[in-house]
Amino acid sequence: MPGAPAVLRALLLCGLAAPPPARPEPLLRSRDRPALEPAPPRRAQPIADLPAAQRFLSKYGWADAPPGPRGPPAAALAQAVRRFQKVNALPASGRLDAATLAAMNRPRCGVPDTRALPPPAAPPRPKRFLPPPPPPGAPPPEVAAPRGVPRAFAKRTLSWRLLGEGASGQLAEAEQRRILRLAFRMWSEVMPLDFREDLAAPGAAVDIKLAFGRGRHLGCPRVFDGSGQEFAHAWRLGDIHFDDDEHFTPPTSDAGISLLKVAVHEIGHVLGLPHTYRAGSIMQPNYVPQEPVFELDWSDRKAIQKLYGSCEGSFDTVFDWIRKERNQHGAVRMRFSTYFFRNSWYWLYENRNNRTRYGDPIQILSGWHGIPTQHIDAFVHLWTWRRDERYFFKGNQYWRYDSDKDQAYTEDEQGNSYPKLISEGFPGIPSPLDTAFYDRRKQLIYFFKESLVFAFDVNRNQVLDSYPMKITEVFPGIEPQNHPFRNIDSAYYSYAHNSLFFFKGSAYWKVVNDKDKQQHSWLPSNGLFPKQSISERWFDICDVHASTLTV
Ligand SMILES: [Ca+2]
Ligand SMILES: [Ca+2]
Ligand SMILES: [Zn+2]
Ligand SMILES: [Zn+2]
Repeated sequence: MPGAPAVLRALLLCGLAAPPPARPEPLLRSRDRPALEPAPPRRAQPIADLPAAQRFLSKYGWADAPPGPRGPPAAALAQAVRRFQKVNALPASGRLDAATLAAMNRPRCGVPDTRALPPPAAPPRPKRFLPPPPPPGAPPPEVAAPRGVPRAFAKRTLSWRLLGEGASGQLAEAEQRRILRLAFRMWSEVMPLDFREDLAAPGAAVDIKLAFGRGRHLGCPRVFDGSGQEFAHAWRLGDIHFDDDEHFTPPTSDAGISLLKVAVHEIGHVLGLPHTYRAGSIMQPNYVPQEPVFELDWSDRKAIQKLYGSCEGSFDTVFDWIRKERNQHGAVRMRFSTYFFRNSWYWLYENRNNRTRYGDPIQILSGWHGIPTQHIDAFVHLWTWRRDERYFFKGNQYWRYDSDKDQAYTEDEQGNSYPKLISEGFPGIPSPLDTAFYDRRKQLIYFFKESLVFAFDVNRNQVLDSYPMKITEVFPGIEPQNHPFRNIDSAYYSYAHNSLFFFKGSAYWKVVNDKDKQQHSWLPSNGLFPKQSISERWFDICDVHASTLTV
């Protein structure tokens, strides 16, 4: 806090050393904050005059020269103001009018808007104008990678911790940690990194340390300004500090500043993202009050995936779940949802938006009742005029699922009890299976095991005479060597694409359908188009750390 009276400075330092005040009961505290707050929040000095505006412009990357006794030349200052006005959708007058000052006083992140500046056109500055070197071990918050410093984390699982001495005085500590866990999870839902809260390792071994502080805090070279204006700052591949003079609130609150939103933004910096002034982005420098649904938009996803790649991986089984819905006129409509299963969790995929449902994956255990909780081999929806049966397969058994009651049958209306042996219900079908799908037109279930496929007639309850056959005979590759050959993870009939897909590892092969045949009569029936990457057709199906599955 340069220039602060010595008395105030001493007071602040004393405040740091004083023992923390006793914590009242958290609920009462957040409801009745002003009366219980040990010290009223300091207010940030409003930016109301030229020197304050100059400090703002150089602090947040809009003006080159650090303000000297006379500040930067008037022309350079006007230029910086114009740039600032432009990105803030204000008339670019270059004058410090009331609207411009108001924009400077809006709550914002402490990381400078480096990337918002146009590339430097001016000749190199003389040496004497170079900014002073940062204090040892504490560079200013920034995201532009200096030479030789990596732009992104190299490891795939990062640890984080809310420092014990740095917890906020405003929310219960468990609530703060829950919100931070959710913030990390939101990034891991769209990128191939995951995040683990680490309460045990020595501090130096924790990748991302988070803390709340007021004014001068935690030995940080940046001083917080009191309530208003700067609400947090972060270091690329480093730590995050929140200004505890702000009124941080949980995601359910309409008031104050959403801790979740600020944390997601600052984590974006830690991961290597700069500011952007694009509406809808979480990386806008100013705080945007919470929308009803808060999530990472398309370009935030693309920006982080540019640094870390997109999510790849194999699936145990993938299927469309068909259900009948009546509209207000009583007419029946068919609706379907697409599910991707991997290990013990699953995603619902929104075909219309081409993305997973917000907040997925979730545990199989909590979304499906009475079926195995992990590593499902296959799913089949047997669907004729008379029958409507859904089966999950695992090992040598299968389960029938009651979609009305949303749980597996223990016994169905025909008196079959479940789980049942596959060899009993589907004579001639081996186990365990790789995958299966139901062909509604032919009323056949195709079961896959290793390099073989079995066509099962659901009306006669037996394998067709000519089967099993090689998968390559029934589903030949258009390019013969471009084929999964064996051990297909999932044969998935997609109603959104009216196509059958074979999934194996992180690749898929699309099977030639009627429309393809009409357009290109030379294509072999049931032929496989060359393989493609699952992640290029079904976007952002990303694992999260197991510890955050129940956040
Ligand atoms: Ca502040
Ligand atoms: Ca499978
Ligand atoms: Zn920021
Ligand atoms: Zn700090």
